[in-house]
Amino acid sequence: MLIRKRHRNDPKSSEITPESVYLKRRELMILGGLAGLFAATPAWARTVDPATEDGSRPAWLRQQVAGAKAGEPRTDEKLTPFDDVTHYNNFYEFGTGKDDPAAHAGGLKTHPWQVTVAGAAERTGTFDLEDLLKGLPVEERIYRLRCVEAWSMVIPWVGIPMASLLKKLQPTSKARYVAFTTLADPKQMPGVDSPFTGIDFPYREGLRLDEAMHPLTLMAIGLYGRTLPNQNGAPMRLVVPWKYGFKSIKSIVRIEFTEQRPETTWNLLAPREYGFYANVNPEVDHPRWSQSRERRLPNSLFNPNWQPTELFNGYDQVAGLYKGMDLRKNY
Ligand SMILES: Nc1nc2c(c(=O)[nH]1)N[C@H]1C(S)=C(S)[C@@H](COP(=O)(O)O)O[C@H]1N2
Ligand SMILES: [Mo]
Repeated sequence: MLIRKRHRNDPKSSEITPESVYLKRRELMILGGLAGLFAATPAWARTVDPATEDGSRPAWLRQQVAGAKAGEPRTDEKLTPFDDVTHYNNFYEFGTGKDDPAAHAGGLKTHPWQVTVAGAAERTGTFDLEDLLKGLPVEERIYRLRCVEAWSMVIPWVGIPMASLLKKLQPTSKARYVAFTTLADPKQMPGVDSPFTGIDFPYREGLRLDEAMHPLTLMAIGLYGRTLPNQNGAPMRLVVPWKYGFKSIKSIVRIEFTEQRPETTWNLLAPREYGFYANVNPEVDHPRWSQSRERRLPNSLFNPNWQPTELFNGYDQVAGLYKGMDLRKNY
């Protein structure tokens, strides 16, 4: 992988103080959310998101995001600025370049959005997103995201603990895995028909049910206190912070509970390079590069900002899920 995108050596003032700018915006959003209880979100509340507009999102979704409680974990690490989080992306349905998703995902229609729930669960069928998410708790979690390509970010997500969503769907005793599928619409996603990715769309991912139920696993509906930008997987995407980023599948349209381990996109494409588990592990190198360190964004050619990579991306609390397993074999 090559570093092909320009990186800022002279940050704008908004990037020097991302936390304070962001916290101020959050206060406004919380006020906006309270106002929303009594009336449709007032116009002034919409002005709190100058960086990208999310005013076109449905009011219920903006209110659910604005109502997020501060959850654990938080972090002392510097947040990756909003501009990098939303302009350095992997979303091959919109092209393979890091700037392709921001350039081409603008037209993705994320409302109305339906999600099909299938397989070993009591509540299956096709649901409007609003009904699927209604009544579920929303939290802000600050997670490290470690891509298998050896770069990383720190992102303040807003999301629903996956366990609460899955419990609502009532998996049966047969359910051992949960599989997720991304929308694949060539009319809206220019990468889907492109011969360059080698990917057999739709993009698919999956977790063991106990991994999906772990308290760290999040169904994200926002970041930086606002609804998810399209390029980050609107309207709803998985976030599994202890696994390589490719597990965190975007723009989900299908959730299926299965008995057998589901097929997953990168594992199908290159099984020796990308495993089903894909736990971050500095001891198990990718066949073509080391996984012992990562470039923390934002960085530059002159300041690559290398950091050591930690087992489970530093989230030791998940170690019990893999007790007795050989992590070299189950990469
Ligand atoms: N549907 C879909 N989901 C996807 C991808 C993709 O190409 N398509 N890329 C994955 C990879 S490799 C990474 S690193 C993360 C990047 O998420 P971000 O762009 O929000 O940082 O999304 C993951 N989810
Ligand atoms: Mo990735």
